Amino acid sequence: MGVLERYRSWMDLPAHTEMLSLSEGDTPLIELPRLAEALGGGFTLYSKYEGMNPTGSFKDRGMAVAVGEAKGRGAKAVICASTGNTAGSAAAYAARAGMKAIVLIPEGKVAAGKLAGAVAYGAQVIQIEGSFDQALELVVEISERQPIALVNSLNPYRLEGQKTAAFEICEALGGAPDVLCLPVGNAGNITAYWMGFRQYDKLQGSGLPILLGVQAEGAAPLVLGRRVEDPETVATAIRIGKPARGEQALQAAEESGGRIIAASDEEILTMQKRLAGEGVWVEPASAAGLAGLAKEIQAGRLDVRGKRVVAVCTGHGLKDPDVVTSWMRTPQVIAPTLAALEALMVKC
Ligand code: AN7
Repeated sequence: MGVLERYRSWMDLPAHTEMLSLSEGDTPLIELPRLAEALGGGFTLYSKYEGMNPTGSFKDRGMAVAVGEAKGRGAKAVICASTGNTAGSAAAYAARAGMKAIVLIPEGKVAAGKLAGAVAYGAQVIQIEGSFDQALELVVEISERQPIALVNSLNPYRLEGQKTAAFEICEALGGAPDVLCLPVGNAGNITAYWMGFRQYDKLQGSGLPILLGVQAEGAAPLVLGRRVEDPETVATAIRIGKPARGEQALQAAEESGGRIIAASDEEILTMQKRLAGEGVWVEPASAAGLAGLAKEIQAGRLDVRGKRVVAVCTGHGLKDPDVVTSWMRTPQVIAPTLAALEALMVKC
C-alpha cells in the first residue's frame, strides 16, 4: 500500500488525482542506542529510514501524489530540477504512470546512483552548466509556458505526500517525538513535516516536536539569511543556495521552538560513518540532521535527556557510493588459497 491508499482522506487534493503507487512510505523507525549513548545517553534516538522507499529517498512520498495529480488532470509530461533524488523519483513515478519525465540537473554534481536511476527509469536527463537554483528557475518558467507539470516541491501536492512521514512517526511512537532533526535543502521536507505534525496533533492531540533543520555549511542560506550564489558541499543533495520553501521552513522551525543550523562537511561525513557503524548507511546529506543534533547537544544548546528524538535519514547510501570509495582503502587482495586466508585470520 502506498501513501495515497493509506492517507488520501488526510490530504488536500483535487478529486481528479489518480491513485499512483510504488508502495512508498511505511518506512522503518530504527532505534540507534549506541549512537544515543555516544551523544551523552539518557535519551531515545531513532532513525526514520527514508532510504527504504522504492527509489531510495523520501521524495517518493510526494512524487506519488504530485504525479498522480498531474496524470489525473491530463498532463502528458512532468518536469523538475534536481540535485538527484527528485530526478530519480520523478522518473520512476512518471514511468509508472505512463508519462514522460524531463529532469534538469547541475552538470557533474549529481551522485552516480541517482543519475543512473533517472536514466534507468527512462527520463530525459538534461545537465545544465550551472547550479540547482538556476535549473529550478528554468523549469518554473518552462512549466508556465508549456503543458508540462512541475513536480518540484513548489508543487503543493508534493508536500501533501511528504507530510505522511510525520503521521507514520506519530503512529509508531504513539505520539509526536520531542525533537525531529532533518537535513534542509530546498526546504520542502521540513515544511511538509511541520504540516503533518500539526495536522496529526489537531486530529489526535499527539503534541508537537521541536524541529532542528540542518543545512551544509557551504550551502546555508537559511542560516546566513541570504542567497548563496555558489553553494558547495560534499552533501550534493542539499547543495542549494536559494531554497524554494525557505520562508516557510524558517517559520516552521520558529513555531516549533527549534531552529535551522549548519553542519560542516567534515561533521556530516563523520556522522555518515558513525551511522553506518550502527548498520544504517545513508548518503551524506541524510546524515546532516544527526550531525546538527550532535553539535547542539555537545554545545549544551539542546537538552535531550529523557526525550524521544527522531532523525530523518532521507536517502540511502547506495545512491552515492563515490563518496565512500574516495576515502576508503582498496580492499586487501590475497592469493586464492586457504593458507593466505588463514594468515590473515590470525590477525582478527
Ligand atoms: C537525500 O533531489 O532537492 O529540504 O532535487 O535528496 O525538501 O529539499 C533533494 C533534497 C535532504 C533536502 N536529503 O530536502 C533534489 C533535492 C536528501 C535530498 C534533501 C534532499 P528538501
